[in-house]
Amino acid sequence: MEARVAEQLRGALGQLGFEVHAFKVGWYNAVLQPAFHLPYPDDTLAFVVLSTPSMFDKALKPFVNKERLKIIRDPVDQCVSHHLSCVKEKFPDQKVDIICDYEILPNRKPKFLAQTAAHVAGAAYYYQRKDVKLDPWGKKKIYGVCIHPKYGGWFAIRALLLFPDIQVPFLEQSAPIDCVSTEEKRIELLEQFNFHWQDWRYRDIIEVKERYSEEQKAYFATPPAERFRLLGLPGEGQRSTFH
Ligand code: B12
Repeated sequence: MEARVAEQLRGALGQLGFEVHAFKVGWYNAVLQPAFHLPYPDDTLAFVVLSTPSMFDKALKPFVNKERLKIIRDPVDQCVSHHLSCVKEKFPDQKVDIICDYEILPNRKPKFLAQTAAHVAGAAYYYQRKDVKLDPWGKKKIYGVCIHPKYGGWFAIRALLLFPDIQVPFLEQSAPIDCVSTEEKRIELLEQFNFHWQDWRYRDIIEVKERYSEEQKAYFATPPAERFRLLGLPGEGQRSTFH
């Protein structure tokens, strides 16, 4: 069952520059405090959806060209949710729940922890402070970061797709590839992600197969309200006349 669903998802989303990885809700809940648990039985089938560098050209630009008058919030968020809704229609007999990375609960906590999901699904290793033995950071808060074996840090974790009516007790878990395996490299990675993330260096901590183009970097480096202009859309002020 899982294989058939995965194949359909990959068929639809792969050509748009997305990657999907299956996991069981139980694997995710097992490593998290109850406050972050997903409210589904342990054997429920879920997929984590990543955007790879080619999503910008394959999904975002065509979406913006086609839907330009309908874009009222962040174009990437709207593009992702548009394509996931289309995918949902491919499963008319199945209940499919979609949770996006930017969604929050009434208590302001994220609806799902994207990095933990990517790790337990085997998509990208989540390097956390506790993965370093000789910790040089004292009292500083250090956020963790996922590294993908093919795209390094040049990807994003966009959403979860959950299939509440599909139970997969026998799904086998594959460990994520530990591509930043030395203590020195892990320290360098966490330093760059926490203190220099704007210069993009953490994303190249390993040799990558593909990275964001200069155009895509310029897009993501621009504050959200000004991004519309880079895509040839009118800015926030003018857009309010559309709705
Ligand atoms: C809130 C948020 C922020 C906040 C706070 C960051 C934080 N990590 O708390 C701020 C604004 C600072 C921030 C900044 C950035 N962010 Co941010 N952020 C988020 C967001 C929305 C939620 C993260 C969160 O609240 N985590 C809560 C904490 C408590 O989780 P945690 O530290 O992982 O702790 C859990 C684990 O340790 C787990 N656990 C325990 N034991 C074990 C064992 C194992 C094996 C595992 C797997 C887990 C596990 O249990 C803990 C909880 O109980 C996520 C998207 C999402 N929905 O997840 C993006 C996200 C983490 N951000 C991301 C990015 C890229 C950034 C920035 C570079 C800016 C940007 N968008 O370009 C900067 C970099 C950090 C910096 N230097 O400031 C990416 C990271 C991608 C990656 N490769 O890892 C994410 C995933 C967004 C995405 N769509 O891809 N961010």
